[in-house]
Amino acid sequence: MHFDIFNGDADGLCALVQLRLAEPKDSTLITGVKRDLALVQQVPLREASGVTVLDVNFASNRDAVQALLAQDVPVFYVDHHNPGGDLPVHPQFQAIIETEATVCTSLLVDRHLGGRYPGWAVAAAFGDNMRAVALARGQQAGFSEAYSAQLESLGVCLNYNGYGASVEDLHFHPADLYRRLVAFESPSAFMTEDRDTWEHLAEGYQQDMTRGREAAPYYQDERVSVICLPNAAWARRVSGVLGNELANAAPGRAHAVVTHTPGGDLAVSIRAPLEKPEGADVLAKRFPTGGGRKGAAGVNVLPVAQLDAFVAAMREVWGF
Ligand SMILES: [Mn+2]
Repeated sequence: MHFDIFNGDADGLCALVQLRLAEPKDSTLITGVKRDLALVQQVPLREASGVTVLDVNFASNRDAVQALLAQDVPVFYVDHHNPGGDLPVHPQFQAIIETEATVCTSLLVDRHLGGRYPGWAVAAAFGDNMRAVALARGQQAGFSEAYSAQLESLGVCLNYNGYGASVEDLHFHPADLYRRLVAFESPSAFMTEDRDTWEHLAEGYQQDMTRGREAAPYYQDERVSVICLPNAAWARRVSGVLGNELANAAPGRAHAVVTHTPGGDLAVSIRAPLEKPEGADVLAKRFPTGGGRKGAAGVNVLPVAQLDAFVAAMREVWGF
């Protein structure tokens, strides 16, 4: 059995949609909420004939990949997060891992497939908040401004659907959403022909964002802004996309959206200033459960007592 493993956000979804449109395969899907990264370990070793891994960082899956390779199971790995060390050298291991702030997994898959499904790649790039890159790829593909704007809405909403403490928080389980998306060659066909799914996502997004925009900052200066959200499913869903919207509205400022968790701690979503998208991973790694990319990172579990230390660390990284 082939296993398709993907991050449950826009980038992971759209990467697999492109690959399986190009090469349909009967596969078992392994995915989860966006923060769920150690996914490869869920593959039952004896059942795997091949594994595709998309948009989850290699560092969280290194041991599980090594175990597959030791059984001579072919692994195809595409990602844009810091792999945290050298990659395996093994005849069954094929990897496209690049960490520049201008690539996401779906753009790497787009390139790998010779640009066959640019709509899905552009939607994903918008979802990962790589707006300039998404617009440029859309222009290159000949998309109208109106279509690019639609792809932006779709990418933002697909990305939004990945945020939650568990899949119960989400409007759609990412595996279910993937099956609905892969039925269509292009995002425009999905949005016009599966209106129920698309409207459910778009309306959920609007409702949650309206509540999120009303939250007052916990801390704010010219360089740094921190928003706190309550322990509620809507807050867990909206935290990441709210961070992206705040980042787009104030590109010179770094942003953190801090959400109270059911366990009594905080979950933190970090966005580096868009004008210079660096440092988010460095800040996150100062905390034991932190990780991510240069432009966007997070801390999974931050004790409430460490919130002020987090704000101070944020000011150290980006303050004057
Ligand atoms: Mn991604």
